[in-house]
Amino acid sequence: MPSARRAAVIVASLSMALVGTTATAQATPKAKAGSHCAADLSTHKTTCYDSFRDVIAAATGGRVTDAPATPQQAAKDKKFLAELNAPAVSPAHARTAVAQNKVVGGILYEDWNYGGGSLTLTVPAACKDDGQWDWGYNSLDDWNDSVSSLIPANNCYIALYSDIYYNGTQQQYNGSTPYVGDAMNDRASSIKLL
Ligand SMILES: [Ca+2]
Ligand SMILES: [Ca+2]
Repeated sequence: MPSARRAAVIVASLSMALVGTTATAQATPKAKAGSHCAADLSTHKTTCYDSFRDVIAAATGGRVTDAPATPQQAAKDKKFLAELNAPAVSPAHARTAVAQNKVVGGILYEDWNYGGGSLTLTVPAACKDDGQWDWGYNSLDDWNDSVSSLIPANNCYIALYSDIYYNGTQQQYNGSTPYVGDAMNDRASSIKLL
């Protein structure tokens, strides 16, 4: 085999190996059953943590470090929900939260009644009452077709869409929702906060 051709073959196998590696790396973030992650809706970056408490600490810029251990407990804990909804309680903390772009806009859950994995949505600021949508996530990626319950926070309503890029059927939720309903269960592919 001429050396140029041999080199081409080697390059080809190397790039195939690289393609394989990249595909594996891209598949990593998320939706293993029971995982707890935070999605930043301004950067569309999703980060997963060891526990729900760690997610909330990160998602609130370190303001709420004592979240209940499981998202099911958290969903029924009025003190925790109040903390989640009050980023401006302490001016010092509010400054930190704003500086780090961390306000929780809501939490999506894999199972009904706030069970299974959770995806905490962080946004740069609380939602405004202006009839416009504030933040969106045009493709839920690893969380596609899995959302079964949710909790909106910080003045946001959550709209679920059955298709990506805010297409398909749409349903809006204005408060804690232990079951999104038969029409939207395991169907959401994109979301808006408004
Ligand atoms: Ca589900
Ligand atoms: Ca869908």
